[in-house]
Amino acid sequence: MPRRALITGITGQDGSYLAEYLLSLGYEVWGLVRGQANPRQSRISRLVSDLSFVYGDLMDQASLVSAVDKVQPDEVYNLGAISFVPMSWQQAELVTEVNGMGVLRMLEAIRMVSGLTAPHRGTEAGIRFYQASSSEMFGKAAETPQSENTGFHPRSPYGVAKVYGHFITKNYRESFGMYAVSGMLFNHESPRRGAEFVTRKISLAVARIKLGHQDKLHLGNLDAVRDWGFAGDYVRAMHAMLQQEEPGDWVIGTGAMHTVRDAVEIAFDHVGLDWLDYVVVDPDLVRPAEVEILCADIKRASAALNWQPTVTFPELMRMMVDSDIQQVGREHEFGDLLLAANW
Ligand code: NAP
Ligand code: F7E
Repeated sequence: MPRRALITGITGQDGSYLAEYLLSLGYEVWGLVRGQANPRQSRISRLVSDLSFVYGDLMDQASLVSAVDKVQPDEVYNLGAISFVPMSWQQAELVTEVNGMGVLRMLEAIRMVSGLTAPHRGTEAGIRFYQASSSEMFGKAAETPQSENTGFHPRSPYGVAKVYGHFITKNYRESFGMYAVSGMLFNHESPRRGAEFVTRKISLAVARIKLGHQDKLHLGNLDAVRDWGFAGDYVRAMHAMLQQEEPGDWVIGTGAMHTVRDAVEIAFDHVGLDWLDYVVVDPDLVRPAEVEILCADIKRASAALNWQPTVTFPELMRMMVDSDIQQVGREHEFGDLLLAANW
């Protein structure tokens, strides 16, 4: 019997790479999709015939219970979230509901379907659970690099909701003996990244400027430092976390630091342009509370999960620019991406 995985957020960047990876390992892969969302029009359109789908929403407890009951998964990957940080200042309650309470609802669905009641310590439920936690939980970090032992100081409602998701995951592990893990992943990108995130905003703009469709690129804080890796590498780590004997919390990143300015420079250089001629700093794009510097300490993950990133940041930026040059060249109608690129 193939192992069965249920992925929330399967239409997102990570969901698409994780679905591909699990299929390559021989898994039967199910995706939780929302209402009328049509996977055929999303990043996983190419995979639709290899996947199975179940309807549900992280805002709707009953739909999650039905989904888990129907799929009877061996592994649940909870990747669903409102993932764009600035959105969390505009719709703080919604982001808290989806990114925070949504985790509780998914854990409750697993608990109910597995028939676990408290106190139930020490008995592992059959279903293994992965929670997509985030380096945004470290926020204004007390130390650099950040490891599994670094304290949290989130700087946005997004980060605060992820801290709740992290601790409720840990709590269900401790309260009910659930095999529940939290992956504290640092920024990871790809040609499938949403156009509102800074790396993709840059790669799309560079492609459009090079091909004569755009004049300027408006950005916020160029000094922010991130540890950016390739999403395709990070989904391998998610899977590895669920194969360990004991559930735990893991930091995943590359250990390399770059500024937004570096990203801009690499991307413009790649097409032979000087970024200083095109980039405009726009104070409206600076966040109310910024996360200035993030960098992962991946000693524990590389030793215990035997995991290493394979793509460096310059390679990643160049991969994204190349992909966007092809895409911009192919498509004349770019309405949806342009709209998002106004963030
Ligand atoms: P993404 O591309 O924005 O995808 C988000 C996914 O969540 C989409 O499939 C979306 O579905 C789904 N979703 C949104 N609201 C939902 C709801 N109410 N119920 C069910 N599903 C819902 O995000 P990503 O980059 O793949 O990130 C995956 C996860 O990792 C997220 O939890 C994110 O917060 C976390 N994370 C990401 C990074 C990173 O750098 N990428 C780093 C750390 C943690 P629709 O298609 O229906 O909108
Ligand atoms: O911003 C700065 C911005 O939006 C990165 C999500 O996947 O990773 C992601 O969150 C940095 C910030 O990602 C612009 O101020 C400057 O310092 O690409 P981002 P993020 O906020 O780090 C974490 C780990 C997650 O969990 C999240 O889900 O870039 N920046 N100028 C800009 N950022 C954007 N978006 N747009 C700008 O114009």
